[in-house]
Amino acid sequence: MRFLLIDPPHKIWTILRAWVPSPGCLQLLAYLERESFDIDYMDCTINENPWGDLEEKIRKEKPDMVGISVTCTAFIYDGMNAASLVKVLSPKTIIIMGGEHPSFMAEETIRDCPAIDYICVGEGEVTLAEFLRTLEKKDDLSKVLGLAYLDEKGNFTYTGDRPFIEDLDTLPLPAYHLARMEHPYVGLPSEGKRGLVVNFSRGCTFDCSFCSESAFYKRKWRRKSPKLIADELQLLKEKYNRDIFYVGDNTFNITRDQGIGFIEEMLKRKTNQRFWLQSRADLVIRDQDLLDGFREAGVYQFMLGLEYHKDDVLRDIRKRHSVDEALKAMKLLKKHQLMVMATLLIGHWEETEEDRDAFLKFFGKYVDHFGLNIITPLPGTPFFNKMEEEGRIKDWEYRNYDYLHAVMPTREVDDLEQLNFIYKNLMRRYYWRPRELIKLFSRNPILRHHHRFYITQVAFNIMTHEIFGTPLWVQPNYQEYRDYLVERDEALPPELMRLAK
Ligand code: B12
Ligand code: SF4
Repeated sequence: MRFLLIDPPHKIWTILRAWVPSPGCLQLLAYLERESFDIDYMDCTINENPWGDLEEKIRKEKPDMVGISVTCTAFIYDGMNAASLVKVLSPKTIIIMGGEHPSFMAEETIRDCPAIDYICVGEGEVTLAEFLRTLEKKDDLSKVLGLAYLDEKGNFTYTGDRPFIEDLDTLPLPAYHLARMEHPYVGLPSEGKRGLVVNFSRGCTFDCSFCSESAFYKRKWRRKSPKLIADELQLLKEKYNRDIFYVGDNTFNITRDQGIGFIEEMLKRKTNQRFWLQSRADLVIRDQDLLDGFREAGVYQFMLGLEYHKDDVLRDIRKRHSVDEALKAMKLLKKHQLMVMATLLIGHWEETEEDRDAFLKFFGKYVDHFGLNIITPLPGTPFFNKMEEEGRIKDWEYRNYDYLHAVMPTREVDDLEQLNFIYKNLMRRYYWRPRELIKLFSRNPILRHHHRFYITQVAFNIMTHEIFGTPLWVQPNYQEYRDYLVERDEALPPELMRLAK
């Protein structure tokens, strides 16, 4: 039986215009491959004609089973549309969807999209392998933990939580050989074409109220050992010529040991690779004696979720570090010649214009990369539950749940469009300051590269659009599903339009 895993056609990382293969899909594929399943992979995000290519593949191959990966809430309708297309073209294909959003919203998702037969709730490797094996043997799927579905009577059924994989070192290396690594799209443009996103741990032990990751992994943190990490990085260097990485781990150095092990291993291997890691202010302070080691091991930047410049807001979102700690961490990173990327959240209920001015002043002094976001109630998080309960969510269009669009008003600003404008304006005020423009000529090649890419392409494009009405950049290979259906017209069954989300 043939299983096809699909990353459905969806928007890429618009803010950096980055196409990168999904680490989750590559890990799932490697696991299934090791378990000897007959597998195939289609990353529609890099196809030139994504919906058309998907249609053609399904018509031609009619796979027995299809898996659809949807991590971000903002892409759930893309996943549902892919499921409908597959089901209508190949009704016998069994479809399972997995990823963060459908795990949290399993019943809603499966009721909203009848094409989906099953949802894998939570971590995917073991559940998917057991699911496929059980189907092959025509055994009882109700015994497979981590599955959600509707029974014959239409009742929602959940088989129960699948325990997490205890030791991530038992996983094989991600199946890079199944990704189109040489495709011109694949890379992080701001870091150069030799960039890639990798993932070496799962979860986080903290419990920030807005964070879907800590909810998905139930505040548990597991990691691959530094040796296995270094093996993967060495493979990426030698076979795929990759030497600069965004390490997607939520919080890289939850333990000091992980940081120490990574430093030792990378110094030993001498692969001469560069890394952008994610961490927290308090952990940077705890590990300040390791910062030189991190830099020598190739780390060039820490991304910290600093969020806001006011302690009451930090307390409210359960950040569990203070503004003073944020300041200290930024200063420490600078002192040790590490770049600071801050992910920040605006759009809090009590926020005023003065707050935003103070926010810009506070972070504008130290931050090299300004990761500005609008606080978003991601389904599955305690923040979502609270906002829903209080009736504060105004926009229920999941496509807008990407941290770049306001979906909730503040006490002062009720109009979401106005908040979106405020967001853009803050970005503009940050990047068009002389101190940022000077970075276009920085002696630090990474900073120079990022700012040249971001300012001359992204920000300049937005500015000329706003002033002269020139066209905004659009992802060349993204097509709205409905437009595709209209284009194909009579070549496709009409029910697809009725099912389209
Ligand atoms: C890598 C990454 C990216 C990459 C995307 C690469 C790609 N092609 O997917 C980049 C940097 C481009 C990116 C961008 C964005 N991202 Co991002 N990203 C991550 C990150 C750091 C790691 C994801 C990962 O690899 N996890 C590890 C793997 C093993 O887990 P996984 O993907 O969840 O997969 C497991 C299960 O979910 C399940 N599973 C998944 N798919 C399937 C399918 C089947 C069939 C089955 C059975 C199981 C299954 O099994 C897998 C293995 O156990 C996470 C945060 C984090 N640390 O997890 C955020 C995260 C996924 N991103 C997020 C967001 C919001 C975005 C952006 C929208 C941000 C923005 N404003 O632009 C953009 C969207 C653009 C895009 N194209 O993805 C959010 C999503 C939250 C949500 N619920 O919506 C996250 C969770 C971060 C956060 N908490 O804010 N991102
Ligand atoms: S520290 Fe980061 S990853 Fe951990 S719970 Fe908070 S936001 Fe999530």
